[in-house]
Amino acid sequence: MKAINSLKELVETLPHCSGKEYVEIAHRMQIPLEDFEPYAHWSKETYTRNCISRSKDYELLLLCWEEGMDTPIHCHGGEECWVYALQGTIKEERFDFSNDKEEEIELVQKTTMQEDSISYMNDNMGFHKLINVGEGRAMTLHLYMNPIDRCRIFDEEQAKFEVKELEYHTYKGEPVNDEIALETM
Ligand code: CSS
Ligand code: FE2
Repeated sequence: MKAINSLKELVETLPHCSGKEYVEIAHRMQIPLEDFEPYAHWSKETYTRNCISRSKDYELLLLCWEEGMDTPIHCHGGEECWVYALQGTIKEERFDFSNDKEEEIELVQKTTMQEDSISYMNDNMGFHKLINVGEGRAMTLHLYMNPIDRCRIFDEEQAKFEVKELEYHTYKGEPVNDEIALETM
């Protein structure tokens, strides 16, 4: 299996691939962390969503997490989602509905992703939440097919579902909104 040795090579490979090939591609990745540096931005407020590449078929995002940051419980807008743990330790909690009733959302699985592990998710598998449980910052690489511009989230405090618009903090390395302070590596 030929290795993918750079982020450039990954970005050039993706347009020619189908969803079935993404797991194989993830296993072929031997990309130095430095390749992600131009895209890596952190915020003190939230995990950041940094778009590396996007087409009508997919989006490749780098998510950057300060210690302890998490996502809300969310679905994936009907699309497929692959997550690759690049740096740090990420816990994934999966949720499903008892008796197919939304008011009975419950935690069904916990997995800890160490560096280089891969997880897959789609809406048939329920909702999930990711948490940076390691010491210090973490980075995860996300491939969505097709791009996900909004999803449903479950607000744990209010115990209700909402629609969340998903925005980028940076696009191809450039900040999207000047008002949010971002830090680099
Ligand atoms: N879906 C979340 C990250 S966990 S897969 C997001 O894109 O913000
Ligand atoms: Fe997700």
